[in-house]
Amino acid sequence: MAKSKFEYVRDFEADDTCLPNCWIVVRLDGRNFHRFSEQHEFKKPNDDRALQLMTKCAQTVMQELEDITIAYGQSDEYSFVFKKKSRWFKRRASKFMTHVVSQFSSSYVFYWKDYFKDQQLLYPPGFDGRIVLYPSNQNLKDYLSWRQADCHINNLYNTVFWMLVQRSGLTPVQAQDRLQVNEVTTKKIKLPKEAEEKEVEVTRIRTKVVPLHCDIIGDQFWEEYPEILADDS
Ligand code: DGT
Ligand code: MG
Ligand code: MG
Repeated sequence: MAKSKFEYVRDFEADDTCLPNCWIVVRLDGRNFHRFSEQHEFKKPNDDRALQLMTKCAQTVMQELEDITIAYGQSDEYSFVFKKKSRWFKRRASKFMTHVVSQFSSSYVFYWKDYFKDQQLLYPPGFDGRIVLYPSNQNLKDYLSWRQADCHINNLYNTVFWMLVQRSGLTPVQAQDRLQVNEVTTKKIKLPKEAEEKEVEVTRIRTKVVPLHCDIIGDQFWEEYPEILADDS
């Protein structure tokens, strides 16, 4: 069929093919969840309903989309790692990012009531997305370690902050001042086991998608699940 005279507009579409042989990471993050968590009365510092809903959405993304080998989440964010050799949508970055973010967002609304029961969803939440490529396994492990370390630092601060407010009766401003003065000391505070376990959410795929709550900075996890980084994974 003859092309219309308008066809030339396709040339304006930018090429966004991801570099071959690199891990493709899509990270999404809740938009203004500071407000969203307050309006929906999330428990402080960690709301199990919110974290479990995030993980349910990540599982759905991994089941619905192709070639995701591992996902890691904390707070209002989740990172999805696509296999190095993925040919999904000819490795077009915009396809990866938009499919992940839209599937996750619709799942968040769809499954909301299963986790929040009587707490009504007051307005539609949104998520932003970004894409980063990592050429080596070490780069990828360091990326995931960076997110876990970020989670640990924030969780440590938030747990101590809310203990000072809720248990010691300090005002939020007083608690903030106390933590600033004692920043070095607080970093050394040993968290209750319960708080540590809550900080990490990992999902991986073998034959099915399994949520795990474990450390991924050390070697043990990667030795236990070598298939995640396997070249032909
Ligand atoms: P953004 O991402 O720039 O649009 O802005 P925010 O407000 O989403 O900022 P972000 O992503 O740095 O921080 C996440 C917010 O979500 C933070 O204010 C705490 C809140 N949040 C996440 N998970 C929980 C939770 O389990 N409990 C409570 N109370 N808040 C949470
Ligand atoms: Mg956010
Ligand atoms: Mg965030």
